[in-house]
Amino acid sequence: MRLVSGIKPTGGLTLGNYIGAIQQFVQLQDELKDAEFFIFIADLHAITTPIEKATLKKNIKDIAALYIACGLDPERVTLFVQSEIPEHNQLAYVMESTVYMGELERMTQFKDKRQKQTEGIRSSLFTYPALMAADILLYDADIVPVGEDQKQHLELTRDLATRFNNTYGDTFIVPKGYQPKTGAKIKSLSDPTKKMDKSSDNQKSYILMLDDLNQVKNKIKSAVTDSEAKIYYDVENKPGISNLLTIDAALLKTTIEDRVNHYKDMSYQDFKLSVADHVVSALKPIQEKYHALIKDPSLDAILDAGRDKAKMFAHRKIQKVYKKIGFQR
Ligand code: ATP
Ligand code: LTN
Repeated sequence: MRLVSGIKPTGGLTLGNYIGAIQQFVQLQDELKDAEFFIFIADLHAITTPIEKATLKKNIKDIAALYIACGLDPERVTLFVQSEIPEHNQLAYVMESTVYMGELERMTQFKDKRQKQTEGIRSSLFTYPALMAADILLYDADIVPVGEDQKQHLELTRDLATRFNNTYGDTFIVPKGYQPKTGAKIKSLSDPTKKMDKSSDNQKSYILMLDDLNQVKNKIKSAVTDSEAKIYYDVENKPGISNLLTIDAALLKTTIEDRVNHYKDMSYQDFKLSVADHVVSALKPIQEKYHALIKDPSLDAILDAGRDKAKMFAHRKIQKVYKKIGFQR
């Protein structure tokens, strides 16, 4: 069994990225002893919207260090940078020649991002799901752990794998998505009806994994809630409280019911303080490891080894795909 996933270096990683993605990677790594893991930094995806060179370079290294600081074991997991494996682009072109315009037009992530940006929308933002499908199919992934916002892209990946297989014969494994039971969609702290997003303009809306820990506390304390002064889980009518309960349950690896029982008679103030403490306790050891790793030259050696292993796999796969299509003399 093989698991594949990635994160775009578009900004600092948020608590949403941690709970929705990285925490799952680590848990699955520890549970599935026989599985293989390919986890990468999706830097090609980061230029679908404008980003400065220095920021991109810093973000790439930061994600690599954070993956390990969060508990991914480079001995168990192939960690690599996507742009170092050109086979991703080669297969992406094949996927662009498999997907229909209508399918790409239906992608909600594209529709949302296009609305936020009126001018100069890059064509790669539109074709993004073809590259994401390539990222997954290139490594014969069985399982792809991602947050809820990526479910639609994953469904499309399954359709593309099936379509290609039907046209050219069995080539790709049709992968399954995997979402965490709790925390597949962590919401913004300032507008808890929306996803917590690292590309948001409002810094108070998200917690970055590398935020100063006092700031983390303050952000939780000022999270938008409601005026009912009763703690229970109801996403529709109490999105703010429900989001904080979700964050707490996910970090403590317990259920939301357990958290509701624990907090039901508390004031909002005490509840927020307790959630803030749990977030700080989760982030503190990660930040400490991160600061040690980011200065350590062994980080580059890990990414070099990851690149070499991924490259071997990707090269073999693209040759098979090309042969199936008829790219042969
Ligand atoms: P952007 O804001 O640039 O679109 P993003 O954080 O949505 O960034 P990625 O960095 O590629 O996109 O996300 C990496 C992983 O984190 C994906 O699996 C995604 O589903 C998950 N993720 C992102 N935000 C959240 C969130 N708020 N809650 C749960 N999971 C999330
Ligand atoms: N599209 C994802 C990031 C991503 C990814 C992938 C996730 C790129 N390629 C392959 C899983 C597998 C995002 O925007 N969050």
